[in-house]
Amino acid sequence: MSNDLLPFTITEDLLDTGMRGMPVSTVYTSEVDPAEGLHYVGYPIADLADLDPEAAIYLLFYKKIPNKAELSGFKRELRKRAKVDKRVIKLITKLPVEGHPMEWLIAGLTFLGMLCKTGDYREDALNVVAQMPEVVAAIYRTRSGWGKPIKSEPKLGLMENFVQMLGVPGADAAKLTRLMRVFYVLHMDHGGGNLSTFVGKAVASGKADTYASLGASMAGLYGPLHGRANQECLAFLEKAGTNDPDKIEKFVADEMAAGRSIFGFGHAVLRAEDPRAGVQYNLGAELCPKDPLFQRAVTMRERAVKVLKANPKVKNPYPNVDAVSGTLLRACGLTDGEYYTVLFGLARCSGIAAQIVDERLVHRNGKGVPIYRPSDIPVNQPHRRYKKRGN
Ligand code: AMX
Repeated sequence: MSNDLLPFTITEDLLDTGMRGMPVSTVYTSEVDPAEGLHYVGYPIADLADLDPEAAIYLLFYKKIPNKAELSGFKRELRKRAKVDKRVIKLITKLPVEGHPMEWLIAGLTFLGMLCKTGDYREDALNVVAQMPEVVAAIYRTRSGWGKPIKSEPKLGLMENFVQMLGVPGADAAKLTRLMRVFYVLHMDHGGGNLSTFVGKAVASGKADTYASLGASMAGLYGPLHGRANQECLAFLEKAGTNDPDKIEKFVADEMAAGRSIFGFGHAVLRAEDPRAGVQYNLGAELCPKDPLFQRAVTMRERAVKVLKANPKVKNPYPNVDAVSGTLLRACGLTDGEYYTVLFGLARCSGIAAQIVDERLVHRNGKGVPIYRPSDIPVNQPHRRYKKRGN
């Protein structure tokens, strides 16, 4: 750990800033380096993009890339844990279509918790990772009106089975599987201070179970400034309405001038292009190079950066993870942007679950991190007495 970060003094101007940049914990799973981007246990994310999702999960839980024997043992273990209680799926099929898919996901996690929790953080973390693909596929199919949930076949592999259970009408399953394997690995973890991860660990610090903690973390992910940005990015690209580079540049400049966000660009921590965006631009060139919306996103990569660079207040003018993910999902058959945050959540729950296990069972020599309790400073609350008045 770098000692120049600690100890630090909280000055008044640091209050009410959402704890921006304040170190509050240690984390063993991942790191976001402002210049080099995301690393899992020290490995740059771009090096891991083609890893088996199961191997990436193993890395976050056990802090090592598994060898062949370890990976096949771990896949076997996930397969054994994959069976979702039928009552959970039945409850999901009764949810109101008016709810956002993220509200369905939070409900799904709550149903899993009500009916399947063991109360053991490690057991529940691995169970939820193994079972979420079936839960998310049931949400997708039911809410989209695609038909009844499809039987799970865990032996196919985590993402292969997920795509099989989605049964997306008209989609090329091989392409979608290739995309979902990479999408899953890229979205699993992002340090410990991002909103959803922080919230999940805070709730677990009160000894709430893994499912309740993940439900709370997914409520955090639901916000448009956090996980729901991927849905907004697709709408932003559609709104641009043109693939002409000069017109795209003008559109971005006009949006900026109107005080609106340029979705898919900028970052609170990163100060360079997010390597996860780079991986996805390359994947798009492989999977859907001729897709007009993907081509528009590629033009944005050059022209939006040009406009944002010209604005001195923007600290990072470069593409973030959401700049292009929606165009890839759309080109591979998942056309409804409302579900993109659920796909993000499916992956992110594995990183949050791994961090919850660390904070509950590993930190402080196994004692765990105590209940979260930051303090605050009362303002405009002079102590005074209340005297009962007669009528
Ligand atoms: N579009 C418009 N304005 C932007 C901008 C963008 N892409 N990026 C930064 N700015 C503005 C900020 O709003 C801020 O303006 P202000 O001083 O008037 O309030 C100023 O530039 C400085 O901001 P910053 O320090 O560079 O960024 P930040 O940490 O305040 O915000 C973020 C980061 C991601 C919210 C911002 O870049 C943004 O709104 N981007 C567009 C939305 C988006 O793509 N979100 C996805 C992020 C990735 C994720 O978490 N999923």
